[in-house]
Amino acid sequence: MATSSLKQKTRYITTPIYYVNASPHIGTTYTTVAADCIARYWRMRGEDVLFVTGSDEHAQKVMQVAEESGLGPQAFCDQMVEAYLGAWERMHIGYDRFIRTSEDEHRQVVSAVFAKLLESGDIYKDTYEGWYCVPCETYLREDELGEGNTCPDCAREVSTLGQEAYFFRASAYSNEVMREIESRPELIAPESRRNEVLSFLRQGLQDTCVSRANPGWGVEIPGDPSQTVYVWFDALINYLTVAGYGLDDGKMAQLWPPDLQLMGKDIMPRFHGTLWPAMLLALGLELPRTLFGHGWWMSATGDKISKSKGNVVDPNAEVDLVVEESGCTTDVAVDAVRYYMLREVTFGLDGAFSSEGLLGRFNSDLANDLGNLLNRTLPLIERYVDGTIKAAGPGGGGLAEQVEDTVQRAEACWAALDFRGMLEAVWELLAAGNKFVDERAPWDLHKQGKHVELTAVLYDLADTIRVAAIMLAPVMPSVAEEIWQQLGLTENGTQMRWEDCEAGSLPPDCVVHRGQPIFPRIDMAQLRQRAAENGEAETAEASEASKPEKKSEGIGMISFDEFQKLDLRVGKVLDADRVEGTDKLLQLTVDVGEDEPRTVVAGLAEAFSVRELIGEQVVVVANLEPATIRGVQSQGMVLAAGGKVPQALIIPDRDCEPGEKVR
Ligand code: ME8
Repeated sequence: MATSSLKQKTRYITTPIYYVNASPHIGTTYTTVAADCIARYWRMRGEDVLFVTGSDEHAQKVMQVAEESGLGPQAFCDQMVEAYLGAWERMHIGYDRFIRTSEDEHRQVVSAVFAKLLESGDIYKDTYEGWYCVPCETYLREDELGEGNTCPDCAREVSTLGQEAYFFRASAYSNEVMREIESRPELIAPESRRNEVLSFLRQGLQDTCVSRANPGWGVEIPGDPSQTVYVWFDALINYLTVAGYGLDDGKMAQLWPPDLQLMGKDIMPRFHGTLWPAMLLALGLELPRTLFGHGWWMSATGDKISKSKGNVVDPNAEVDLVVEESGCTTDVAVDAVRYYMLREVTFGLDGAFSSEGLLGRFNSDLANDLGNLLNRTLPLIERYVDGTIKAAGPGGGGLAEQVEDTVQRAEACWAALDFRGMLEAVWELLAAGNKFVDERAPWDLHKQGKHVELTAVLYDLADTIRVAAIMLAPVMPSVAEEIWQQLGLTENGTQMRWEDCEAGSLPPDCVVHRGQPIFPRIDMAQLRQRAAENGEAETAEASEASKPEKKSEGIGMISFDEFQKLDLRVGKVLDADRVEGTDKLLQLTVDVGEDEPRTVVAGLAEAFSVRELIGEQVVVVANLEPATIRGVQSQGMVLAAGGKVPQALIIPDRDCEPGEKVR
């Protein structure tokens, strides 16, 4: 086999190959989106990447559904694979290779691996008397069963099998697998998964049954057509097929070992973390660099989201919901779902998926923070420098340093697969950008005739948005492209490369093209009201709670003089926090144009999240007598519409300076 190559090794990234008995769901989409982001990142860094996903077709459960459908297994799988390809395309997943276990090339490699291990004695024939879980396609030991002979993973009843079968001598590799994992901390990640695998290994690996009676679908055992290869043994070999094992030595040298194999935590301990390394050791092959097992998406009630629980989340429906509620394009909605999945939960941990959470982040992070910075900056460039971003030195606001610091943080996060940390770092930069606009007040610089400074400030802002777009491109490719388009960068033929994250490398004389807002705001108050109305039909109690309060008959008239006593002012919420010991109150820090911001306690917590309020402009009753509420001194009141539970904030319909009088 060719072993030396001067060419840089290709970064080989895999997802599991998915059972095609059903369409993609949130779990399969999560792994594949994450892998896609990583592949995009490394491609942007100039690396040669091979990102692979595919379909696992020889499972018994796939065959069962195929039979029910009236199609043969092959025709059924062909149809399902089309659905997967369509779904991945829609989710902006740019894989390099989609492998199917029914392809000839793969079947050939499975036969060759099986024959090799039979010859070396690592596979032998014996009788299998034991348990099998069809939905999980897993052979189980008696001591692993749950109560009432149920599967420890899916809790469904298992069946017994008694058959002549072939066994893989996994027990012979137990200690070596353990040694590898112990000596290479990066082999199994995150740490919690590594511990799970090590504790699974401490019980010692048992020899694994790797065949079953031939159902007329699958890869036949070489020399024994009465049996086919066990679906997991078959499936894991896909990673070798793609690398050209036994077919193309040059390709194998270029690709092996895989740099990153991603999967959900359920298929780590028994399969990817133990059986797979044992198979590779038996074949004399190097183990992957990193196997990463991410967490599960759970429902609001804390159950794993899965088909068997009937609580599946369809990513397509989530994309449609974002389009419907916001009016953004489908491409932007797809990117918003990708963003939500990677921002909401630390990669590796479990998290709860909720449509409200997705729409909330669309508003607060994408429309408010990212969209706001872009939508404020472009009109300023149009207004003050005729729409052309002039080359200039740094604006002196410290933004260039923050850009550099953010890029370094982002790189460290990518290396650690910390998507959430990476996005948080970018969001801190966006917040700094928004603050920079407020502090450097380009409108004042214009009024004061400080054109050099004004040009520099606008350049700094556009440059910061440009770098943020590069950093976000792996997660939100369409959004990043749209931002570049609006900055006038695409016209210059500039490709997004990571090395251009350097602050100050925005090419001179870009002409901005302000388009429609990329993230139209969702009317959350209306959404809540609709939800409340839907709830009304269900319970009388909910109905009562959501009714607007009756108008008080006793409200009398006030004179104009009395009205004039009210000091209403525009305020900007700088910070918000819950008031301890109550579900209703929030403590807001509000800038009302005075030397110091005020603290205002407001009964908004039932209707608004802290995140939603930060950065929002509000109307404050500034001359309300201070009052101490739950130990916090409140200096004013924030106006909101609605009854006991507020429905909507009263906000100015365009940006105003904090402290502006409201009449
Ligand atoms: O396991 N949250 O295929 P599969 C997060 N064919 N991830 C989830 C999830 C959830 N609620 N539910 C499922 C197979 N997943 C095999 C792989 S590879 C050689 C063979 C993840 O279609 C789950 O952890 O059942 C796994 O990574 C994938 O979705 C399920 O894929």
